[in-house]
Amino acid sequence: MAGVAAAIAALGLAELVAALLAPTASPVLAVGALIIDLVPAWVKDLVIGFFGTADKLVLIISIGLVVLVLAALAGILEYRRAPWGRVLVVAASALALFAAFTRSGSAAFDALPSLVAAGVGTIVLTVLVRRLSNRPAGEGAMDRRGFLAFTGASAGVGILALIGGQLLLAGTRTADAARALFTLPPASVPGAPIAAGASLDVAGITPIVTANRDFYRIDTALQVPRIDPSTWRLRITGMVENEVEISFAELLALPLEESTTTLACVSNYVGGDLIGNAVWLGYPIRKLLERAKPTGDADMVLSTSSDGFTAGTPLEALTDERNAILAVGMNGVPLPLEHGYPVRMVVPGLYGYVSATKWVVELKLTRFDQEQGYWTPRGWSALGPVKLSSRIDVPRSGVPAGPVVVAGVAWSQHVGVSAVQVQIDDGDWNDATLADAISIDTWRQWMYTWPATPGSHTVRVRATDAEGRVQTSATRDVAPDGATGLHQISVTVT
Ligand SMILES: Nc1nc2c(c(=O)[nH]1)N[C@H]1C(S)=C(S)[C@@H](COP(=O)(O)O)O[C@H]1N2
Ligand SMILES: [Mo]
Repeated sequence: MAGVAAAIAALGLAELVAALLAPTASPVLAVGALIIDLVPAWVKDLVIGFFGTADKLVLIISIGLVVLVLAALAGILEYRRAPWGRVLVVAASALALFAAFTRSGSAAFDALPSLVAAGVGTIVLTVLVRRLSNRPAGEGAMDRRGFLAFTGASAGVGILALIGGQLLLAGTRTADAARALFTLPPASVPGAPIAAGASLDVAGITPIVTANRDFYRIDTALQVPRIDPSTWRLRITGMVENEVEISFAELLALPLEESTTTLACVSNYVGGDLIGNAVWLGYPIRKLLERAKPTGDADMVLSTSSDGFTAGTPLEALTDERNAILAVGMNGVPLPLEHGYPVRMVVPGLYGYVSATKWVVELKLTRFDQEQGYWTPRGWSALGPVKLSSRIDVPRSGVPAGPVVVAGVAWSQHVGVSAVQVQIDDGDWNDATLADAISIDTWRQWMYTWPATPGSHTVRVRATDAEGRVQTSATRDVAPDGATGLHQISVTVT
């Protein structure tokens, strides 16, 4: 109990100090971020497989549990083998200190929360364990009460500090306030309106444009970076003739263009939902690169986010005719904080991990033989073009016999989808009806009316791209460069 109370007091006060002075040095979150960076890819895949996008919550809870176990251990050690309990407290604080300093953009202030944890933890532990050890004979009952009071008080202070820190954080979020006040400038180049024919009238089909609140979120950020847009700068560096630096106000003053682009995650398994389609507002990266004038030998743009994440994008994908943009708007509103506010990259046809840097602050012109993006040394391919794929959205459950609408989406970014076919059990492939394409860079809805007969059936889908390539049935895992195979569902017809 002494150990646990000391740990709660130490962590609570450390988190309060972090909230006041150094939000990125929160011991729990810094250690969590370090773990995210260190665990092997397969562990990450396993955790995401089990817990989906609750993975970060699971990580924080796990850290909490480990802290409690270590804390109890520190209490026992301090009672039986002083000063080893204190040594454990100091070691744990040192780990938090190390973690805080491995975060990008760390400053001297970031040491404070861990120092507070070490100080409070050792003092409270010492005081509590002394009360247990120096018990005068015959007064056991009194002492137990005193010990419990001290223990309760320490834990109480810790919990109050923790709550206070979180409230404070919620109140001082410049980024949130700035985003709330900010209205997007109108597009100078409006996107082509989305034709009514792009949406099929099928209940339960994926909407052609994904609402922001339904848009999948994938990133390594345990805390969403909160950037004050008035201090945001994008720097274009490396192999360039002119370094370019641009502020948020300058970016907004440029002629912004609207484009509808599908964004997919390389970790999307066949049939999965780590893919979304949005109307983005932004400025072509190509035009900023023209100002910077990349030198002849550059072949990669290493984009860096404010939290240190990096993506390596082929220079060509940012300079060719596709709509590779620095996006500020998503479906008519400023980028949501968790989708990269104030500025992110969106590059049609490349998986997010090699292109879609959120909270982007630097574009460095470099070479693939000199630098790597975040995920490449972690087992993912340096290049990540999005693979031709298709998904069945409906039916979701059993259906009555008769005509049944099978429908979903298919994508072949930057090439376009030309056909979708559906197979029932091991029968022939039947052509589905395609909705109008918004562009070759967006997914396309499809539907097929299946004359369903009673029994249990397998329904499979495959797409063909505009160059005549048929989606492969060979199954491959998401690593290293995206899953392949055909999506199939089992349907019970009654
Ligand atoms: N800063 C930052 N940007 C990032 C990532 C990240 O971890 N950090 N993840 C990338 C990956 S893997 C994907 S799939 C997309 C997801 O973007 P979304 O969360 O807006 O859907 O963001 C990309 N941009
Ligand atoms: Mo991703």
